[in-house]
Amino acid sequence: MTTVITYGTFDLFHIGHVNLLKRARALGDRLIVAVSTDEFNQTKGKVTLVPYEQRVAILEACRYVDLVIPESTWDQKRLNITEHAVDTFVMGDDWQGKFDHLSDICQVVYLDRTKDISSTAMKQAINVFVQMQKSFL
Ligand code: C2G
Repeated sequence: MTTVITYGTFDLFHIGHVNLLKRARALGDRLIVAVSTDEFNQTKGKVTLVPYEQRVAILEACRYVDLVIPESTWDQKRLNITEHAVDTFVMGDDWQGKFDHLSDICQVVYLDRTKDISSTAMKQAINVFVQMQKSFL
């Protein structure tokens, strides 16, 4: 059993997330996803639109995801890797090099980000739409 793990906020679930999870899952037999809690996102300086419980439910509905766990600190990765007997740690390449220190206990893989989509860009587009709606009312 080859276990893969990845971490993220996964706000406004989009094709970039699907592409990452699909490729991560293909690296093993089981994919664990650690989802940033709302409180942890505050420390990351991220404001999420979709509450944690809903982000968990959306990921649990994804065919590529076998287990969802909370991510509440930056430092839990090493413990997660050992407690879940993780073989491969995966992140998008916007994190290139940031988790190489974990390579003593598992393989560390960075996958190309999907171009031209992000939760941030989606939020900006939603804001523009809402403003436009207001101007017509
Ligand atoms: N991602 C991607 N392509 C995109 C957008 C995101 O491949 N267009 C990947 C990111 O590289 C990341 C994962 O999808 O691997 C989740 O992205 P975010 O929800 O933005 O996660 P982030 O805020 O980077 O949190 O401890 C690690 C952090 O929790 C990562």
